[in-house]
Amino acid sequence: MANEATLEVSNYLADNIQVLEGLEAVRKRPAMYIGDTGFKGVHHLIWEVVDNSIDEAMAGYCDTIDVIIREDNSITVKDNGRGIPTGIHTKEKRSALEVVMTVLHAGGKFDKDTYKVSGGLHGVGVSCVNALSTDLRAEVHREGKVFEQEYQKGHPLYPVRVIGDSDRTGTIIHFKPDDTIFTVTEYKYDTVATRLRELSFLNKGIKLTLTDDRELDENGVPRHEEFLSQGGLVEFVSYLDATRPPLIPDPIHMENDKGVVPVEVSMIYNTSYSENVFSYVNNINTIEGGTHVSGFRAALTRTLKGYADKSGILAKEKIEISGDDFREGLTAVISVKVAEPQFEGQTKTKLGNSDVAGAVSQVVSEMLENYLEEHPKEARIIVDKVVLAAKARIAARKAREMVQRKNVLTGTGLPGKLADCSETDPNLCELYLVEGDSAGGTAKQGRNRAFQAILPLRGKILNVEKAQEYRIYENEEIKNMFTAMGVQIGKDGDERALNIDKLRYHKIIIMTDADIDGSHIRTLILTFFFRYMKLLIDNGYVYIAQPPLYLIKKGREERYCWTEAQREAAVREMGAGREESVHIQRYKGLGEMNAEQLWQTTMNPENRSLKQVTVESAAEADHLFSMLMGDEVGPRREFIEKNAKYARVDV
Ligand code: 0RA
Repeated sequence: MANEATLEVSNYLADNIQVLEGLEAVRKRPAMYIGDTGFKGVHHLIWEVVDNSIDEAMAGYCDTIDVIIREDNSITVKDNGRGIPTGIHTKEKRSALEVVMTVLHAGGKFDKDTYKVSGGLHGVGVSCVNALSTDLRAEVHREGKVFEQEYQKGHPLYPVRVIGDSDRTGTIIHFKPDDTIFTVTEYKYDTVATRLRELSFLNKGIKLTLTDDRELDENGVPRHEEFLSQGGLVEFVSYLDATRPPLIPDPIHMENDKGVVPVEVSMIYNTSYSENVFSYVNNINTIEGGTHVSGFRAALTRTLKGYADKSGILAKEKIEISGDDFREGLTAVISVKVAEPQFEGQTKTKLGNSDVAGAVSQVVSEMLENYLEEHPKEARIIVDKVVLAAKARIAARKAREMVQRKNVLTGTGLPGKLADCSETDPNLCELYLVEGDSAGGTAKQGRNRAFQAILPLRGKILNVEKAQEYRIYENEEIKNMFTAMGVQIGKDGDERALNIDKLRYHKIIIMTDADIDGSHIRTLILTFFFRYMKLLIDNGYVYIAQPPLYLIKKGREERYCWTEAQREAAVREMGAGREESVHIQRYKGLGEMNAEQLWQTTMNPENRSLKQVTVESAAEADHLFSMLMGDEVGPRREFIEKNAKYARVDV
């Protein structure tokens, strides 16, 4: 005889079976929902949960979001919004909280007008996070009560229950990523901090905090940072350009949050030669740009050109200005909110909605024109910069043509210093960029010449952060890199696009000494790649070689060590823990190794470990490179001092 209680329980189970099938799909093919199951994917879980709180904040109900990385690499996200509804969902016949947590894409099912799901890469829903967590606990403060529900791999352990009274509102989600699904389960502080900082700029007035229980200071207080921007994109632009001398005193701010497509743009010009335009759709970084960026560019070119024509400056100069010239030394952030964004492109980070171009271009045209009228002094400075950029571009083109013509004339076009490999399939070929002629010589002897090529670079290479473009084509070492790799500038009518169709190596490995000089040279090379060959980084072709730090010897026994921990272990195992019973050699330079040692430790694919160069956040990388390699010393020193406290040996 089935009484009411058992009926309720069996209904409850029946409801769940359906739900479980939904979430099983996420566990079966996690990459389909969150991109991958490595470093990126496991961080994606945080973005997913934080996005929900950001949506609540954008609707005007929440102003503080706290993220805590726990000692065991589980995550707590806490907000002070209205709290996920807990009442019985009429159609599903169970708590709305449970539906949100266990049904795919259920996040936006209620209250469509005030609670929008952000689209695109994120917005797969907090239920995905639940499915991919061994344990998750949701706590909701609402209507004077505290509600809770716990789950394992997405399965509720019990129906939503009341556990106490509360005088506040909000949602707390605590989850532990499933280590049978994720290959990486350790969270990286800087990655989380960068994203929260970015979100604080994109959503002014919302306070985001980050606490890391894994890193305690001398008083046992966890590492903690708060991100709150009142100025929004104006502050974002100032942050990005903190170390680049500005051409005009303040960023130009343009905004229209009343239209169908809310648009916000902030921009400034600096004395550098690079263009840094970052764009966002619903808080997602659109790396490949799209219609919002096109709209911005069109309006910028049209408005500035119109102003310059009217003022008679261009007529005097008699030079042809191209779109690029209007963006030299420009740092800008574009942020739009689109109800149903269409994402295209290789990484699905290119906005396709055609109506957005017009919306952005209208705001920028109108407000930039006003700005120029009201700021004639700044307008003049900007137009003068554009004219200079055009002249520099023409000089750069000539320098480039010289280099590229010369290569054709010398037959193979390969630099004399390159020791090439015999293999010709780029997929199999590696190019080592080696600091100094002597280490270059050792590498040439040690390599496998079938597939490994060596290009020695002499001394310091040019700091491209401070050099005008045409100068880079006059630099021997840089010219050698271009020609050795088989990379050209200019593709499909875009005279500045990088053409890697004839790239000769799919692994380009930077190999420098393990000392301060070596790390400086590595940074110079990376700066060059970031500014002029980013496509190689984006394709995953750039690596950093990892030479060992120590050689421990005892009698005939030898052991190479890459970290302090390995060194300690070696001393423990080989010398019974006594340093004086073994011989420890500290490698500072590649030159201290002979060819055989260099091959065994650093170049042999069987033993070596290469670090792939990736750019997690282009905005953050730009900020870093401009700070590390730019003119101003103050911010660089401050950065080094601030980070020294948390610096770890990162090998
Ligand atoms: C649906 C409706 C309402 C709030 C939320 C969802 C909500 C979701 C999340 C996720 C994390 N934090 C959140 N805070 C709120 C509004 C229901 C109402 O009218 O009170």
